[in-house]
Amino acid sequence: MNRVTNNDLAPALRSSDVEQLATELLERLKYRIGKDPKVAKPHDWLTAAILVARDRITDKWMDSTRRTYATGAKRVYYLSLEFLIGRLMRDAMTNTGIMDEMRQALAMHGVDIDVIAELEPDAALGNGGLGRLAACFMESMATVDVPAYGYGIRYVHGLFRQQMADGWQVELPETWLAHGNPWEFERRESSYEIGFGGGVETINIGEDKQRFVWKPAERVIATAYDTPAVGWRAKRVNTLRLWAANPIDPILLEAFNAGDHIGALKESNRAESLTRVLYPADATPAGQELRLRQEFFFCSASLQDILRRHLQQYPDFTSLPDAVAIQLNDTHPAVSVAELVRLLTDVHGLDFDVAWDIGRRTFSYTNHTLLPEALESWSVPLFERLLPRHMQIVYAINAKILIEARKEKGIEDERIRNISLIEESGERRVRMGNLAFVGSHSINGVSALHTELMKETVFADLHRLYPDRINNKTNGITPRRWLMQCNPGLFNLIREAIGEGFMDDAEALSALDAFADDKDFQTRFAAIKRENKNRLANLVGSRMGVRIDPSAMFDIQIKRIHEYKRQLLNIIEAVALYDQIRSHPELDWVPRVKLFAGKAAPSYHNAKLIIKLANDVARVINNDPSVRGLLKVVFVPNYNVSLAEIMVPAADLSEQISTAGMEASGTGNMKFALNGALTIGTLDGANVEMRDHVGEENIVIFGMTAEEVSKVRSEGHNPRAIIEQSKELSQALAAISSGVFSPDDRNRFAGLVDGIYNHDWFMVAADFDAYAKAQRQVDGIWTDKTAWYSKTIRNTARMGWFSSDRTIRQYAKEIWRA
Ligand code: T68
Repeated sequence: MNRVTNNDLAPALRSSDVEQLATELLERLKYRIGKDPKVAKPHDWLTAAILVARDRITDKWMDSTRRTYATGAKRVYYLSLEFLIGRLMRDAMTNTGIMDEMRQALAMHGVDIDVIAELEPDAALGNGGLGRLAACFMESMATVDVPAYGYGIRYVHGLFRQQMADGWQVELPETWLAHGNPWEFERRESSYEIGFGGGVETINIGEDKQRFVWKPAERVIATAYDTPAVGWRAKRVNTLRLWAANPIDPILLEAFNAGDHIGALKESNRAESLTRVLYPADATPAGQELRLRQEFFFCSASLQDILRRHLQQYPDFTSLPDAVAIQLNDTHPAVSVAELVRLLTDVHGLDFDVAWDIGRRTFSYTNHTLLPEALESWSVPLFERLLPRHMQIVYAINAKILIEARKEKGIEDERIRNISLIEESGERRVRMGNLAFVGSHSINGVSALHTELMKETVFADLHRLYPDRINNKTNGITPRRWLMQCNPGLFNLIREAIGEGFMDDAEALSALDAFADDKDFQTRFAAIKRENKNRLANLVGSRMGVRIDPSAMFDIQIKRIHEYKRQLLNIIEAVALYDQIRSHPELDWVPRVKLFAGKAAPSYHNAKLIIKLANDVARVINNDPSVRGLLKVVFVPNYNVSLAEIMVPAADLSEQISTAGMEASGTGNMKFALNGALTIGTLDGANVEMRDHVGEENIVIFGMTAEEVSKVRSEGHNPRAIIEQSKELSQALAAISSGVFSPDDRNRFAGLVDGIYNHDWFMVAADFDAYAKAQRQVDGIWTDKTAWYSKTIRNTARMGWFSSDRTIRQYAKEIWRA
């Protein structure tokens, strides 16, 4: 396969550098790993290669830090409980411009870089889109030269490994740190004490004034681990700082000496359990105390670090909003709003009003979901027990906001209830979304539609109170990872056609438009797609023992398994198509492979059932000779960033079929279109803007609009009647619920189908006919290969705007003023 060549990207690094790199590899192998090249294992070579790259990056890293100090530039802090960074080696080497030389240097030692690259663990410190967005942003912030730090948690176990047992999802622990992590630097000197529980002492300091001192019952130490985030052409290297929890006393010697060997480690275990695992729930409530502890732990450590750094450069905190911007990635870090007030008042002696004002001018908050069940809230007793001082501060903020709303703005009771930081109906709860909102000067959604819906739904009353705060920042993806690195064939073809401008400005891809109808270009574009499909077919063959035909249409839906994302709609359509192929063998069916991948939250019953259904349906369809290979269904296990890097470039058709109004943005949709897939999708999230950019003739849109969904939901609808009117749908549902695909347990899917008959909350029945019709429209386009490639090339050409560089420039200009 063609490779990205970096020779002309980094003039400083030419072929003489190959020998230099080869020497450095030997040095690292010998002195850092302690291995003779004769006995070095592939893993040792991987570590050596990373260490060589890391050393080169470190020089640029220090330059960047020095430059930030020297210029007094504003620093951006991106607080996120998740960074789904995946593998780093290819990214770091391409961006530094040493990929080619490293390939040759390793080859001089008889090592194939592609082989060792596969050994690098896929750092899965996130669940899905939210975590991956944070990773793309880290790369883009370095690329567009924003001095930035990502702050998060160094989970020992990232997102679980997914295995299939008889078609059911089984979760196994993930162990990305098993062989150590050559990318990170442990920073013992950057550690902070984090408290939990205990009580608050009030000290009278005269003139009716009081000081509050939180006396936590429990303390742990947060220790920093830094990973470099390398921008394109290594113009800037920023820092991803992840916190690990350690005990204050590693062992309780008194207990140990008294013979209590297990009790002696109790404190140590308790501290370390804080950062041991990532919560595997996305858009489903995590809810437990440990989660709130994780949130507070990383917020407190990050804020202490930020304030310390600020005081190194400035005399006091009045300059904080001018020198610092803190972006809260969803509500997971929202407790920061209270923690900053506490640090500024209780620790640094500022007045409450001053601290509050500094905080609001420093924080901004990104919302990623409108799903009510995903909006975080904590029960007041739990919050108060764990963070007694923060509870007082939340009440103080609430009083300030509500008094202002009622007195100055004349807001009535009903709306006051919605604005309050405390939910009063039923069990009293602290609403983290409202806390993040009132504590920030900017609240942004992640696509145009999502932002409008935020104003109309979850934050309607807060928006009326603060009408200039909500704004939109449509998501983006980094074109380095999601084109250059994952699809070198296409990357090189584009470079040949339109030159190199698009490498620094993704919007220059638009020049490709001129080639969309060029026969020769179409042929070469098709050949690259075919090569990428061959690679995926080989993976499916070797990993799963399923043979798929690369000349068939690869129709792919990869993302978390969730009812609103409607994998179920796709599977039901597969069943309907299966019926059609068997009843009408005389028709010219377009050969298709429907591929799925994605993880379900371990506690999400229906999502796990949908995985089982996909596997059950696959088994029956793939083994039925009357299908004549025209349809295959494959569920590829253990979806992660590395698998996406293989599946995305291999897709012909991208499934973006969420119930309109429910997917905040989506970012997979962008990755597929950039890599030359046609999208079948609803008018949801960023699909709407994708249609505007690629043109409605180059995307297949179907189904209800968000407005229609909301109307039907409030007025009620009759899914049973809809199903009975659709022969295809009723037959497919009957087959599924009667056990055609689950002969060993005929009732397995009855509940899933009943849900569609009885309420159809996700509009599967309501959208089915439109979806099936759109699929046949896709078949029609596929049959006319000239039309197909003219559309898919135009998708690649017109996706430049969805680069996360554009998104970050907008954040920098409009929110951070950096
Ligand atoms: C996703 N959200 C949105 N959440 O679903 C997606 N949630 O539309 C959007 O493109 C993406 O964010 C980026 O903006 C998530 O991925 C989570 O992963 C999550 C994790 C924990 C708790 C709640």
